[in-house]
Amino acid sequence: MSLDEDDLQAMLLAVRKFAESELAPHAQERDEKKLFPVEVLARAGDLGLGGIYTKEEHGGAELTRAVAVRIFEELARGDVALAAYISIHNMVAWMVDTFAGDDVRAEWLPDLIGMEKLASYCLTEPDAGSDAAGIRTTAKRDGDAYVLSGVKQFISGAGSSHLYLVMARTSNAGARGISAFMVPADSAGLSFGANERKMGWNAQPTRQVILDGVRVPAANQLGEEGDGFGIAMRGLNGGRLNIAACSLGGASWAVDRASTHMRERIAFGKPLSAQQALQFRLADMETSLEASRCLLQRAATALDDGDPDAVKLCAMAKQFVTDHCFEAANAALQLHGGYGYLSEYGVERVVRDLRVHQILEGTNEIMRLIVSRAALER
Ligand code: FAD
Ligand code: 2MC
Repeated sequence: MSLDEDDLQAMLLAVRKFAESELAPHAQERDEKKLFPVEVLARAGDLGLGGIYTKEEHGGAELTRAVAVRIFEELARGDVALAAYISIHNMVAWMVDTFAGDDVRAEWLPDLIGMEKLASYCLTEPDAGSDAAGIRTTAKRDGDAYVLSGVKQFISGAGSSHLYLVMARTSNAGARGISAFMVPADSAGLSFGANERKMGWNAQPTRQVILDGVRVPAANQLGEEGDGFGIAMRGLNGGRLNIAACSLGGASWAVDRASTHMRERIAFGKPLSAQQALQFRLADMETSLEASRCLLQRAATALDDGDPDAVKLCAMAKQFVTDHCFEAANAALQLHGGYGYLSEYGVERVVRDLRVHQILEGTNEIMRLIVSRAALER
């Protein structure tokens, strides 16, 4: 859907209001009590946030990636961990929209778009994270079905999601031997590990997904046998942008808080904001945010346009934005002094939530690997 500037601003304002009224008020409590608020996610679904870039003809909003990153920035100003879960859900919804057969898409997509049903993305395994082509979960053809066995590690939303998009091996041909399957939560043989205790992202569960002879109809395969790795990676290109946008939203909120605190806090007879060393620190933080915003727009537009450099640009943006925004949020904490370390100020939660963005959806070392490979191929 193409939006004119007025419509775009109105839509972003609605998302900001949703983040302020529905996400921000209980973010601290959700972090402390490890609550995953499915009812809030359903209200996000009512706003169309479950199918941000799925096709309009299938009920989605079909917005561009350039708009999507602005939406995720707004959502993350309210709650980074929930915004990030909404990103993962959108990644799966887009994969179903783009690669599922008509009947399976019609069965699942409307509820995914409305977020009445939630989705998880299952690539990582205990022995295969960065080296994703090394996964060992198998999918064996048996008549009109596939039988999946293996363990997926660190799966966001696991235990609460209704749909698991599982990458599994259908042959030994490396990345070309991987296929993608939609596994419903109520499948016999599917179980979950304990909710991991983590540094951040506490408002969404992270569990192992254990597949023990799980039988799914062959129609639940996305694309053809051997297409799964490419499908998984194409999903991740957009996911990496969104996760970076979540870092930007969290950091911009924290920097706003730091600016307010600097004006209000008196030390040595004057506000912190009168200290030039701190003014310059704030300036660097602001510059990091704006540079992040620009690179995100550049990469998102490249993905929208099918630019041959899109994969590299998405990796660049993910690495640059998540690193710089983590530093900016951490600097915001420092500018709060001891208050930055207290939960009630919220900044320490944002720092903890942002830290994992340097690790997941491809570590920032892997992002550098992707960028350097492209640079060395020129
Ligand atoms: P490893 O691959 O073992 O890497 C260890 C270290 O070595 C890293 O610093 C890495 O950058 C570095 N390294 C590895 N190879 C190289 C190399 N060639 N060159 C340079 N450095 C290298 N996965 C999913 O599939 N779905 C999810 O929903 C999901 N959610 C997650 C939620 C959380 C909270 C966390 C922590 C992880 C999640 N992950 C998920 C998994 C995440 O994507 C992986 O943790 C990540 O890809 C890294 O894999 P690894 O942990 O196995 O680390
Ligand atoms: N977009 C589209 N296609 C891609 C791609 C991308 N980003 N990355 C790789 N491919 C294709 C590539 O073009 C190749 O295709 P073809 O066979 O047609 O030539 C194929 O996939 C194999 O790629 P490589 O030869 O580059 O494979 P290699 O094993 O050398 O490296 C690497 C792949 C390291 C880039 C990949 O394994 C990777 O991205 N690892 C990080 C894993 C990751 O991001 N995990 C995130 C899990 S999800 C998560 O954390 C959540 C919170 C949801």
